[in-house]
Amino acid sequence: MAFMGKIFQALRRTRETVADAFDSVLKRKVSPESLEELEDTLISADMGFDTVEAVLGVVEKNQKEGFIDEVENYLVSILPRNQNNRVSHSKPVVLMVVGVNGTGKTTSSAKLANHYKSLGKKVLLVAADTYRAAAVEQLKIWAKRLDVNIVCNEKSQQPSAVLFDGLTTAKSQEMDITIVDTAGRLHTYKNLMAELEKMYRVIESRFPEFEIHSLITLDASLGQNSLIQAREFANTVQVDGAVLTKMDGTAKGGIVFPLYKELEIPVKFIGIGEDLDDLFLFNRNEYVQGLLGTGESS
Ligand SMILES: Nc1nc2c(ncn2[C@@H]2O[C@H](COP(=O)(O)OP(=O)(O)OP(=O)(O)O)[C@@H](O)[C@H]2O)c(=O)[nH]1
Ligand SMILES: [Mg+2]
Repeated sequence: MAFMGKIFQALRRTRETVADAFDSVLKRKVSPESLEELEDTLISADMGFDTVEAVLGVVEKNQKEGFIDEVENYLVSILPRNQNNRVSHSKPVVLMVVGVNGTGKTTSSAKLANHYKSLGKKVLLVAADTYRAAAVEQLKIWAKRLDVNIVCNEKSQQPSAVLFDGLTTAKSQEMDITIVDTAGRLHTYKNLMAELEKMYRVIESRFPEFEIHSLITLDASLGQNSLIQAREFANTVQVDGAVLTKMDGTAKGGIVFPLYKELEIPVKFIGIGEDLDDLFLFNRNEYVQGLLGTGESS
């Protein structure tokens, strides 16, 4: 499957280390040394300490019969079930795309617009990153390419005001999903969080007919830092899931595990490049197979 192939490709760098480490345990038999090497590798792929310990337990327990299938089953079992693409909303959706600057909010907003448009949804983009003129320009270019409507207000310095305009338009044009690109950097972190909170309050108080969804963009290559970012955002605003971006360029693709185990944030999409098609719905089986090299596309 082409779909499988892309996820598999995106995990190439992580797999090169992870699958190699398992291979070498297989070849050399399970020993304290080989397990320690495996442990180091899995930790360096940012799988998280608890998960790594549990995996080592599975390896030890199943060393005679061959452990790779058991490891695969275990890793799949600790990730959230695959969702079927939630598209049959009775309410219109406002999808907030939040995250630290440079993690891929604007690009992901465009990719998500493309994704929902291809599912036949009426999509509106809202450029609520009012702090960088270039950010609005960037989203406008995507909107044009996508042939999707966009709401922006170059004169307003108020993200909440742009959001208000956006949702007013979404209502009158009966949009199914309104994707809001937000700012990733303000003068201070506290300001950023306060601004985001204000935006959520605007939706809740003025547009209760919309269902709020929030995705945080996390740069996979930032490893543990992404966890810290996710924790900070989740402490302030609603975070329903993550878009894990830049999976194509990193060997740290293991962050999916601690993100769910420690913060209960499921990865919903994976970004594997800079173009519109480079976004995939997360699938736990494909992901784990891509990590271990157990899938059929190797
Ligand atoms: N390789 C790769 N590059 C990506 C991916 N997602 C985004 N990028 C690139 O990362 C850079 C930053 O992406 P943006 O979408 O502008 O990030 P942002 O979060 O909107 O950044 P700010 O607006 O500054 O807060 C751009 O050069 C994107 O092309 C991805 O999945 N893979
Ligand atoms: Mg941006």
